[in-house]
Parts: sequence; C-alpha cells; structure tokens
Amino acid sequence: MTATPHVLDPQIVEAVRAAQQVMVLSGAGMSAESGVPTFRDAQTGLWEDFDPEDLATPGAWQHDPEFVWAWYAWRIGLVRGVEPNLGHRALAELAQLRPTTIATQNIDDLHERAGSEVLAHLHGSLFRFRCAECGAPYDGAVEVPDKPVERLAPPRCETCGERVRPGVVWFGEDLPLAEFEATVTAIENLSPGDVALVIGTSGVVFPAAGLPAIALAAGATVIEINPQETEISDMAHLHVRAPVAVALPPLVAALRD
Ligand code: BJW
Ligand code: ZN
Repeated sequence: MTATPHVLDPQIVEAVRAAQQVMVLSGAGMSAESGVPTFRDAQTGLWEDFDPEDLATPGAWQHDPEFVWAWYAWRIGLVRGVEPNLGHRALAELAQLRPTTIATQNIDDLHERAGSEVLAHLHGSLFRFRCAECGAPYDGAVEVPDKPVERLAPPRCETCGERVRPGVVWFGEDLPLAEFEATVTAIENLSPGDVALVIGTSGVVFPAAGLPAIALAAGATVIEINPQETEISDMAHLHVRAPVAVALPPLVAALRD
C-alpha cells in the first residue's frame, strides 16, 4: 500500500487552491536536489576546511581575492553543470495556475532555467560581476577552470583596471535595494487567504529571514517547505517536512485537477 504523501495534507492544497496570489521565498534548499550544496552544508574538496560564512565576506575578499574568486569560479562551473529539479519545475507550472511571485536568496539561475520569472535575487547572482573599486558592471570573459583550483586571478575592470568581484551580497553589505523593496511591496500586497511558500531556507540571515513575518502581518497563510525545523518554523501556519522535489510536484498536480 502506498502511503498518502503528507504533502497532500488537504489543508495545504486547499490553502493554495484558495489563494489569489502566491509569494515564494526560496533559499538554498530549493537547489539542493539539483546538486548545489546548501550554504550551511559541509563544504567539500579544496574548501572543506573553510566555513562559507567566513568566505562570503568583504574581509575574506580583502584578505585573499584570488582564493575567494576561485571559490566562486568553482561554483559557477557547478551551477552551469546542473539542472533545475522537479521543485523548480513545479513552481514554474504553479505560475500558470495562480499568480505567483518568486523572491530568492539563491545566487543560481535554476528558477529561471525552469521557466520561472524571478522578481528578486536578494543576495545577487553568480552570473553578474562588477568592479570591486569603481562598481562598473563587468560583461567580459570569466574563466571557469575544469577542476577546482585554489587560487584564480579575477578579471580586471575595463574602466579602471582594478579587480572584478562577484555580484553577490556578502555579510555586512546592502541588499540590492530595488529588488528588496519590490519584494517587501509584493509581500505587503498579499491579502488574507493568499499564500507565502517559504522554501528551503534556514531563516538565519537577515533581512531575508524577516520576510515571512511581513507575510504573516499581511494575513497570508505561511507554509514552510523544509525537511528540517528552522528558525522561522514557528511563524508558519503549515509545514511540509519533505524535500522540495518531493513536496512541490504533487501539490501543483493537485491544483491542476
Ligand atoms: C531543504 C532541502 C530540500 C535542505 N528541500 N529544503 C538582524 C539580526 C541579526 C543580524 C543581522 C540583522 N540584520 C542584518 C544582520 C547581519 C547579517 C545577518 O543576517 N547575519 C546573521 C547570520 C546573524 N545580514 C547581512 O549582513 C545582510 N545585509 C544587510 O542586512 O544589510 C542591511 C540592509 C537591510 C535591508 C535592505 C538593504 C540592506 C547581507 C546578508 C548576505 C547573505 N549572503 C549570503 C552569501 C551570498 C553569496 C554566496 O552564496 O556566496 O547569502 S550568506 C548565505 O546565507 C547566502 C544565502 O542566500 C543565505 C541564506 O541561506 P539559506 O538559503 O537559508 O541556506 P542554508 O544553507 O542556511 O539553509 C538551507 C535550508 O534548506 C536548511 O533549512 C535545510 O534544512 C533546507 N534544505 N535540503 C527543502 N531538498
Ligand atoms: Zn573599475
């Protein structure tokens, strides 16, 4: 006998079915089943002795830009080599069934490659670069070695000749203001009966971790999809304790009927 997957908890299906708007707030767990390690997973290979929280900082870049650039180059290669998972694809289908807005903390492009439009990449993108000195965007070539290397010289800015840096948001840096404000506005515009899906985030990094509270204040039903309990679990009305590629396809399929 096949057990009914608890993701099909009728309350969850009914909540999403009744929603006029769905807001998706995704984090690293969204891409885990594509083969992208979550941020707080143990790192492997050359970076196993380093805590990503120490590498994703302006201080790490100041101290050793070639080491930090090599880490990002490796991650660019990793993401280019993987595919959106069934969870990403289900969300792209959800947008055909209900008005759906996605704001992600992820710097990968897997939502877009699954066919979703993304309102905001709150922590930037692996595929955007800018000068660390003058801030000019950099569209030139970026070398991605076949194998991980410990150090790699970042490209040089075409305007001022200084180093180009990843277009991501490190600790202590500002989020892209327009994208953050658009996200807050989209959440504030939710109405009672609408749904916020909080997917695959540990809820420890602010201000993104504060967004579910805004959805709650707007009266939306907050649904957490995460195999683990998190810092923001208490805020959610409903929980799906399953990985995204297991949780989302049956939920979206149930809406289709
Ligand atoms: C699955 C799964 C599966 C696994 N299916 N789920 C208030 C209080 C305290 C501190 C602060 C505060 N406000 C600001 C701060 C300081 C700081 C901060 O938050 N520090 C805390 C750590 C204490 N924040 C900042 O400095 C931010 N800047 C800022 O606030 O500027 C002021 C400002 C405010 C408002 C507007 C404008 C400006 C910047 C934060 C930058 C974060 N950057 C990083 C690195 C990006 C580049 C890179 O990747 O290299 O972003 S850190 C890292 O954490 C990355 C992630 O996006 C982010 C969040 O991680 P996430 O997504 O939650 O992943 P994990 O790994 O933590 O969790 C994965 C989850 O998935 C787990 O729960 C698993 O169970 C689950 N999972 N498999 C579903 N298959
Ligand atoms: Zn420059």
